[in-house]
Amino acid sequence: MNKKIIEGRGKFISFEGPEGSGKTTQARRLITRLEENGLEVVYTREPGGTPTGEAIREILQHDKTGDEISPKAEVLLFAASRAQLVSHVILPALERGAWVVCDRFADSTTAYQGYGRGFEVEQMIAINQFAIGNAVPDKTILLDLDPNNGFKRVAQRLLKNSDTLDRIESEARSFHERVRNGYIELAGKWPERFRIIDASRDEDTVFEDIRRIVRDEFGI
Ligand code: T5A
Repeated sequence: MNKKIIEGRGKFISFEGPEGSGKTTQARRLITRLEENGLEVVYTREPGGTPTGEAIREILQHDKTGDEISPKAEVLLFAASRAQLVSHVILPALERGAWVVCDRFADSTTAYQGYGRGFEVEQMIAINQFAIGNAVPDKTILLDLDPNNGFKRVAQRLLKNSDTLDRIESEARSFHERVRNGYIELAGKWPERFRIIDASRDEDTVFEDIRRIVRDEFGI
């Protein structure tokens, strides 16, 4: 299919939300829809999305060295992965007019390391700004879900793949509650950018809301 290249900068959509809220599932559905409309779409995820970022992801999630990652090092590793992703993938894509769909982005650090771990929120926002410059998403879709519900979904997925919870997933339920509430606060801080979706409903219903948002915002 011929890729339709839009004049000027492409559009940047990020998916955010607690564990198991359906970000990957919905991001993939959105990409299919955008591609059906002839758009070039770059899908990426955080942490990761570049060889350096994927190496950082491995350290952050599985910490196989046995060298416990300090909370400050954790913040900076996420930021390093993000800076690499912005410079090597996101900005080049946007500059050539492609759309970028990112499975987690800077708001994850504010939610998890800020609200979750307890670092000062404004400090997390400043670190994010340093890492991303002007690569701010045009729209952030927040899939809001009670962590108890999210972890039931994650448990089913782990069972299917014979996998186990990673380092951050294993944090206490109260941590994940703070993350969820933090996201809601962030959505209130940037109402133009954020759209909150009730992710407790079935996949098709959630996707209908996402389709409507993209149609209303971008005419696609
Ligand atoms: N992190 C990340 C930070 O602490 N700081 C940061 O700055 C960044 C970037 C990333 C971890 O790193 C942390 C957050 C995370 O702990 P990850 O593996 O990328 O790790 O974790 P998640 O992004 O949370 O991925 P998950 O797979 O857990 O969640 P998703 O992507 O939201 O959910 P998805 O789509 O994979 O779906 C999960 C399961 O639910 C089913 C799916 O089929 C799947 O089995 N499902 C539904 N079931 C019922 N109803 C629906 N509507 C459903 N939608 C999906």
